[in-house]
Amino acid sequence: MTEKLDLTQEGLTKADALDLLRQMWEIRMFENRVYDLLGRNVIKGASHLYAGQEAVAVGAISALHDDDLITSTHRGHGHCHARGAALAGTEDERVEHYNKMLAELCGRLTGYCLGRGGSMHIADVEKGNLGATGIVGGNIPVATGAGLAQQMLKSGRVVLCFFGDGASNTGNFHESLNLASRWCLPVVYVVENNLYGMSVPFCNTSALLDIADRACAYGMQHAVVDGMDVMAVRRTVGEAVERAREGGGPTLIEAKTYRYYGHSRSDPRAYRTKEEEGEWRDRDAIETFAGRLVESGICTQEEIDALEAKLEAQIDEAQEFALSSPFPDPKDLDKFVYAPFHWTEEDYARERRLRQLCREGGPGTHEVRYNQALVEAAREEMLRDERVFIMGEDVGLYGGAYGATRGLFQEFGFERVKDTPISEATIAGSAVGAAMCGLRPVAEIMYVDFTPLAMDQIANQGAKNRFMFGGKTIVPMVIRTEGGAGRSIAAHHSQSLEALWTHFPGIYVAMPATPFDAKGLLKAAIRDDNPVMFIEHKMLYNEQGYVPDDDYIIPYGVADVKREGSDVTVVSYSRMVLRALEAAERLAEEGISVEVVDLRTLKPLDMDTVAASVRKTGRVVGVTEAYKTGSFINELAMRIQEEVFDWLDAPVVRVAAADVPVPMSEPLEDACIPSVERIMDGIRQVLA
Ligand SMILES: Cc1ncc(C[n+]2csc(CCOP(=O)(O)OP(=O)(O)O)c2C)c(N)n1
Repeated sequence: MTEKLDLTQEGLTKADALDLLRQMWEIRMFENRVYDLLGRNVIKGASHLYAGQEAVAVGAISALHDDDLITSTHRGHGHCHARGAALAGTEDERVEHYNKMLAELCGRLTGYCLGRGGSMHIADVEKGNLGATGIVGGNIPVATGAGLAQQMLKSGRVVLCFFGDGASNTGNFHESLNLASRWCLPVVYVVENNLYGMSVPFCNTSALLDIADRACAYGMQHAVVDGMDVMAVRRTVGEAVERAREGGGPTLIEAKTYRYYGHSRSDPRAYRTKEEEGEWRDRDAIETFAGRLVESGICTQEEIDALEAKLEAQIDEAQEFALSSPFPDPKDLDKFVYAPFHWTEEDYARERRLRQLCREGGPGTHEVRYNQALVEAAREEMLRDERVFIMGEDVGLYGGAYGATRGLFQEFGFERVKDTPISEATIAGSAVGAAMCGLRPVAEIMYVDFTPLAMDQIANQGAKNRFMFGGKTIVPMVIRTEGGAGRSIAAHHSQSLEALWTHFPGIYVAMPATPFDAKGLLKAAIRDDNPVMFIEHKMLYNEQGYVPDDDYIIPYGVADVKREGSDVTVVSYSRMVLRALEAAERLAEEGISVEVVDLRTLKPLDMDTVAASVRKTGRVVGVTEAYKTGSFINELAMRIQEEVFDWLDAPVVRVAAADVPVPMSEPLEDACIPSVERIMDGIRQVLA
């Protein structure tokens, strides 16, 4: 005989209790059907089934308010279902929700993500489900940023972050819990300890028995709960959620649970015994709860049986809906990669006018250094739009490693200028989460060499969430960073890694060479609805130049012909533009007329301006400070060949850094990257 259930004490009606049972059953039936459809190859790809763990998602999500938020995992069907089901007001809405889930797994246009995400990336951002991720632990920083946004917006909302025991061994977990605890963020982290990370028992990967104990290291509230008991989960999560809502900070809750199927369908489950599986099935969450409802006199066995029969029909209907739905049209392949964000014709025209004005300066302009231009840009945007804030290492009192946030902390305080722990992944991931929740973060990663530490968060979450979630979100964040050689600080602080960032669809890349470009491009990046990787150059921060006194932006994808010429085109960006201009000046004395095109943004790429210049000169030299192998200039050369091959009088020449880690010693460092002389040699070569 199980303990009698007192619904009044739980704050539930009979209908509420039956709803929880129904949700768990819906998940179980859904997963059983998915298992079957996977086996018949009707559902393609990987699906990690949630059967066995139903009480965790259903109990935890039942403790949320309607406008609270969740983030989910590769094993996310249960989370998605419970969130949608809790919000569905009518029978029709419930059925629609169920149908859309199965349609998404079947890759159909009627699915939640329009077939772009599938099982591992299912999301319903409109209903506060900020999405699942195929990267273990990848959602934890995003949830943390979503919590930061709720705190900054004073929304009173709480974020529930689900993840597995395996994910609790990732750096994301530790970085995020540390930050969330110190900043007292309204996030409840629910670790679903189903004992295994794929095949490896959690106890083989950690000296601590209870994952919840890890919270002690971060001064965080924590609890362990029976994940097979929906009421216990609901109570424990409920307390944590209300504490977070009241400003009491985050909690780590460990739900002890079990997945009935293997990790994925191909898993033979050789790492666990039939006896172990049987013991957990004996404690099945659905049967136990149904039994308690009957034994406590809350409902009859007949009512339970009738509910089960109805749900059988519902899953058949969902399958029928999914399989009769159309697939997405391949002609819409690139839909949702970038948020449509249109600069006006007046923006383009005004920028051209101001660009001319600022070449020489004069009335309506003032002279600034490159780093001051960046401060002006951020300051103006922060004054213009209260959603804009800055976060990163030493961006506060220190003013940024290169002075590009100097004075902003003094003016805006910690509310808007946040010094973070040295936690690159969580800096970037928090920016993703905050951006998805309506803020406009400008996150600084001190050196571009450190951006690989945050690569998953920027490239897999930030750049892809809009696309993978069917265009239902935007991620308007800017990652400010700097790169380049010149200060004898060797290859961990001197590289030019922009090619990495141009590789991923879904993120723009800017590399300004002048104060005018730096200010106008940063302001535009902050206003853009897409993620932007904004890469400054450490040797440009003290460069002087003119900027307009008035507000202006530089639309993305507009190159600047910084010097006109007729014999040869040099295409470059960032610091190498200045060296190219010097080379052009010196070659002019030899009667060679060089046109210098500064791309300003590598993505989007202004091929129109490049092509127009190639048609004029017939000869191109690409100059970059990046390693020669795989540099962005290689991509540019290919685009030139594809688009204006007939106008070329000679093969494209590239002048790039040596394929050598940037050395510390000055003569070696100088030899590593293109000098003015090497650029001049390249120009002579293409003319020969
Ligand atoms: C960063 C990363 N590493 C490895 C994988 C491959 N992988 C997918 S799920 C998984 C196990 C995750 O275990 P856990 O976090 O406990 O979640 P569970 O699968 O048990 O729900 C692994 C190793 C991945 N997708 N992402």
